[in-house]
This record gives sequence, structure tokens and C-alpha cells, in this order.
Amino acid sequence: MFRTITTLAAATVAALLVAPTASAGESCPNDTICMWEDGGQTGTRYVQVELRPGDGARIYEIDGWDGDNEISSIINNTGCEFTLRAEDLGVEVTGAGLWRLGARSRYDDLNRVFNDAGVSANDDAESFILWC
Ligand SMILES: [Ca+2]
Ligand SMILES: [Ca+2]
Repeated sequence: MFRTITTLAAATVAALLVAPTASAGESCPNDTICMWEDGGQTGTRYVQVELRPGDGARIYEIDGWDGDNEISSIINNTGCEFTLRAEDLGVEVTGAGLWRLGARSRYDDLNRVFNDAGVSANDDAESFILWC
């Protein structure tokens, strides 16, 4: 009887230890920048761009239907800094619509990421620039 209880207790502990990993968000491959619809790297992965060594500054359009004004979390697994833009490519954008973010960085909740104008980056990005 004691052995059965011990086994059940061990099984319960194992399940509790596994649960946070299972419910955590997705990862992003090396040398790649990924952006998700929801916080914590969950929901649809609207952006996954892999960089090759030697690539210079590059500008990317986030899809207007699947991604614009929906990005809420990011993993940047590249050695490049990047700037989120609140407008599509070719549309001028001021400082209130720009967020300069880091290389090798992770942003779990863009509601907590602000630019110098005090504007949150959540659900605002329409394009981005990688600075390598
Ligand atoms: Ca969102
Ligand atoms: Ca766009």
C-alpha cells in the first residue's frame, strides 16, 4: 500500500513539473526572427525569417491579412538589432510608430515594450527592419 501511494505521488509531481513546459510558447530556430499573434510565443506564428551570414540591413513586410497589427510576442535569434514599424513598407512613419529592439532578444509581451513616445508595440507592427 505504501509503495502504491508513493508511486502515485511521484507520478503527480512529474505531471506538475511537465505542465509548465507543455503550456509555454514555441521556440524559434537559430539565426531566425519569429513573431507570434499572441503573448508568450503562442497563437499563429506570422513571421519566421532566417538570416544568412553576411546579410546586411533588410526590410520585411508583415503580411497585411495574416500579421499586420497582430504581433504580440517575438524571439529574435539573430545577431541583428531590429526595428518594428507601425506602417507598411513605403509608408513614412515617425518615432511614435518605431520600436528599436535588440539582437538575441526575447519579448514575451509587447504590451510591456514601449518606444520613446510611450507607445506600446503590441498589435501595431506592419513591417520591420533587421540591422546587421
Ligand atoms: Ca496580438
Ligand atoms: Ca504589412
